[in-house]
Amino acid sequence: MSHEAAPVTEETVEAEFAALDVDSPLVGIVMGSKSDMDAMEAAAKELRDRGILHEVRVMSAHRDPDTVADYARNAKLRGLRVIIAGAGLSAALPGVVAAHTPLPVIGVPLTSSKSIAGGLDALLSIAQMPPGVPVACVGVDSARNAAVLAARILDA
Ligand code: RP5
Repeated sequence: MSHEAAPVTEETVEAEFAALDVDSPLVGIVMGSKSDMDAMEAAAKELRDRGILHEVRVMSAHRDPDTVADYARNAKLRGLRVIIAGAGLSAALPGVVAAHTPLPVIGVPLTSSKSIAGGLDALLSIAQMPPGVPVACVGVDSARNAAVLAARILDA
């Protein structure tokens, strides 16, 4: 009996990738601090309720810049399709993620104990991106809307 390996074709490679991707998350939820978790949980809940696989990570654009860059650079290769990024104060996280990935990034401006004008600081930091590096910005503390938008992007 022959034990020759089956020829590797484009179809077999694609089939192997498809099999690997079955349980991999489609949406990455990242946030700048553990203190953002309560607000960002609304995004995770919405995705859970819709049966959309996701992962949740805490990483700060200012405190862990290398971690953020690595995560964003590898996101597409890992099978993620959308990234939701929440941060408060001078909220650089969504913009830095967008700078390192071609995936759509949805920013969630968050209030924190040191916020100015009820989160206006984070809202402007996230919305006012330079031309060519867009971040879709939902309302202050509107993590659920970010998840709904992610679901719509995935259906597009
Ligand atoms: C931001 O600073 C975080 O996203 C958080 O909203 C805010 C405060 O962070 P902690 O001091 O609570 O870690 O980077």
